[in-house]
Amino acid sequence: MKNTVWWKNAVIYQIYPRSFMDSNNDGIGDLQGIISKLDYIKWLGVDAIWLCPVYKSPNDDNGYDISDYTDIMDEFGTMQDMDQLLEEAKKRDIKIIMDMVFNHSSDEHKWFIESRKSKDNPYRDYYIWRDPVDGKEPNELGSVFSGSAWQYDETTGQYYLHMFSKRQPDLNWENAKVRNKIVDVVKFWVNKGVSGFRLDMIELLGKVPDEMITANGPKLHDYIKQLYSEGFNCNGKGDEIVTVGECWAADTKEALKYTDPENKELSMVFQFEHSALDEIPGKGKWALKPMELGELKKVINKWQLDYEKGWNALFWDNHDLPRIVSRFGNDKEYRIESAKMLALYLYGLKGTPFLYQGEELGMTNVKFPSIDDYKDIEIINMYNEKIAEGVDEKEIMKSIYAKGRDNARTPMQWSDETNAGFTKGTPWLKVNENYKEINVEKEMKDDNSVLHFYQKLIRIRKNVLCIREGNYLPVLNEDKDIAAYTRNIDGQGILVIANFHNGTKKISLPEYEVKKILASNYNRFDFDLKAVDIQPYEAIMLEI
Ligand code: TEU
Ligand code: CA
Repeated sequence: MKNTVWWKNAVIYQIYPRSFMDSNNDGIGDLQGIISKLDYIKWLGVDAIWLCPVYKSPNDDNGYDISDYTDIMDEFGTMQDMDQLLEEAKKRDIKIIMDMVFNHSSDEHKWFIESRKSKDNPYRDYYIWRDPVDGKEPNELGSVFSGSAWQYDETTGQYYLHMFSKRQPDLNWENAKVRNKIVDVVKFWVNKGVSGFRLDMIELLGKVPDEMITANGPKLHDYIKQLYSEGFNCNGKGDEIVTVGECWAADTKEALKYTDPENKELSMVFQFEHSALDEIPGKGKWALKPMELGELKKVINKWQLDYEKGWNALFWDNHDLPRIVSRFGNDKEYRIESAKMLALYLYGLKGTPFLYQGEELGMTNVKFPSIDDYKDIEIINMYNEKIAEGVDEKEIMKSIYAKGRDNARTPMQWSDETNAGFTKGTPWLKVNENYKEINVEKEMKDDNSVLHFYQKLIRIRKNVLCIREGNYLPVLNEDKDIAAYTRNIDGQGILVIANFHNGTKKISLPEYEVKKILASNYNRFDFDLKAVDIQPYEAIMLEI
């Protein structure tokens, strides 16, 4: 069925404003910095920007702790700057998608300041308060950022729930007043002309803390239906407002509850099955294991084949994840080839690709010498907790180097100038030392760069119908080194072959006839499918 809504034919660029571009040399990225780079973003060929939170915040969790949902964080600028960004983006036919954090607010939000004053305060049950049990936390619920999810508050002798940091108290979605206030926030931004929302930890809204239920709670989808009917669809254009929910606990069945168009909830979800394959199952993100390609292929096949009525949000990177070239690629001798291979493999799939700032350059993970160089609250809390448990610091740093969120948050690398051209001040987080090698200016001048390859893949997606709408079929499904698939519609097809390893491999796929080479990270100009030696990290997209 023809894709009728814009976001199914789009590529969306994610910006973490704090690390994107600093315009006033305080070392912190800001809205004017983003405005100064809109022509670069346009050149990439993307259709929309997902803007991570820019609202007033004390930055305990870099903006994911919001103290005013309808005003702009001082470090990022003013509402006038935000209006200017919307206007300048619109001039370039770039849509803006806002990141909304509705599971919790900052403890500096006026609702929480009131709520914690007294048990009978009108805002008390905007949050989740419980009495101590036997003088301790109400139950065993844990915070994602280490420790208990319950924080004792002296003033009223009760605990409040915080699934994340102590300064991110969970909102009580059972309270209709909370739901109505959040609907007003959505309407404020819809009426400002934004084109959509990324919804932080949306799966937690239906939590039932007394029963230790966090994700996928009983009333979750009722709440999202209300957000849609009264918020996203407030002007009757709900299908034009793209919404993507962050859902760590969604399998294809659960995801369809959000995204089946008949349910009138969300456009897409970010699910993370592919992104957990380098963790020991059930042990959490810091317990490392190598990613097995067979497992990745199984997950991709499932989401391409068993989720027909939904629509995939395709991504490798985001502001919480390690850089993909360091994670599933090879950021040493094959950095360029493997970064391009990973891009080509993803950009042939069915769904909407999300491109995270710096991914288009092949930016890599970072290894700071000391824990003091790290800023992320998740990293710092985990480090302190593990040190207290007596875990060897080298082991802890190994996990931080592999999976720490600051890997994705080092400043965007614009040029080989000081601080990679990000700031003339002192950057809030150190720049990755490889910025002289990996930066926009250098890669712009090199037609063979990762940057030009991403721009080419984005352009191909716009012109090749079967990528946007064709069906998906795995090829070489049993191969442990190579991932391959076809996409087909109305007799037009492509074949994608991607070698995820640094070995050479002979393959033969005589059943396909090569009509044209659409993209190749080894600049192949011919490709004999009867017998061909696939090179280390080689990827190719063929019209068949
Ligand atoms: O993330 C949810 C979340 O659980 C992950 O960030 C978590 O930290 C995991 O370890 C990632 O590998 C969302 C936002 O994306 C994140 O930036 C916020 O810190 C978090 O919610 C709280 O708002
Ligand atoms: Ca700044």
